[in-house]
Amino acid sequence: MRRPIFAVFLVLILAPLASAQDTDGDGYDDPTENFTVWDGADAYPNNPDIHDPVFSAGCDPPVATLDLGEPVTFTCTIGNEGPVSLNVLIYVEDDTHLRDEFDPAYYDINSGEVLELKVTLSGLSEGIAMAQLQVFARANSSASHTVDLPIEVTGDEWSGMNSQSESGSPPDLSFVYRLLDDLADWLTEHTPWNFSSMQAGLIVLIGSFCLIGILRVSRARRAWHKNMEQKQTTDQQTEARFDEIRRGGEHEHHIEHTIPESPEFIIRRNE
Ligand SMILES: [Ca+2]
Ligand SMILES: [Ca+2]
Repeated sequence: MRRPIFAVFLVLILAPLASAQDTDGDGYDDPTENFTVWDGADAYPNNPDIHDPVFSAGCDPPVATLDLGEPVTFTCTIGNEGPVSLNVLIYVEDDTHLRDEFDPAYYDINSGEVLELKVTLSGLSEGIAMAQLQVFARANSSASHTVDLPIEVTGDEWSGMNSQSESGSPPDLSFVYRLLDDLADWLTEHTPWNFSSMQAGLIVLIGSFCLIGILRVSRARRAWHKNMEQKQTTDQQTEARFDEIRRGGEHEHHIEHTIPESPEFIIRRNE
């Protein structure tokens, strides 16, 4: 009789020291370094009513409407509501109408921590689509938590680049319109006629053309005068040279300094 009693006593003493431990007695062992919640440990080791991890998750915007090729980026938050740190796989299940630009990855989320992720999807074909953010907290198990991302894809091509460039230009145009309005007001005040901003614009346009024309004419005139002056100088020089030639042969060699003296003359001088 003493032996069985001793054995039970021994088990009761050693039980808490054993490696596999189920503190709350729900049949799921407490998590350890080698046996985590991912492997199947109790996510709530001190609560016999619960053993699976619990998350709070949501994405913003809750719904989206996209044109073909248009992207949308959801900001998703995943909070670990349990008392144990978790390692989770986050995956985005796309739809035939969507292109998924999210790379699945593992994340550590401590107890009470909230993870924030950006999930980008773009419209691929027309239709009502349902993407899903999935949080896997256990190996070989279905998703522990999912967030639906309802998206309607229209049949229109996304004019993304065009609309971006258009959105940049209106301030410049409104500035021009305002100037024309001011000019029209000024002209109406200072002349006996009424001017619209379009007429003011025409006046500015015609004025600009006239100004360019005047500038061109004056520049051409200046060039013509310059040419004429040059022509007169060269004409005068030519006439002067002719005059010298006409005066007679005796001065001819004085004019053409570059002609060398003949070797015959040099020899004769040396004798
Ligand atoms: Ca347990
Ligand atoms: Ca439990």
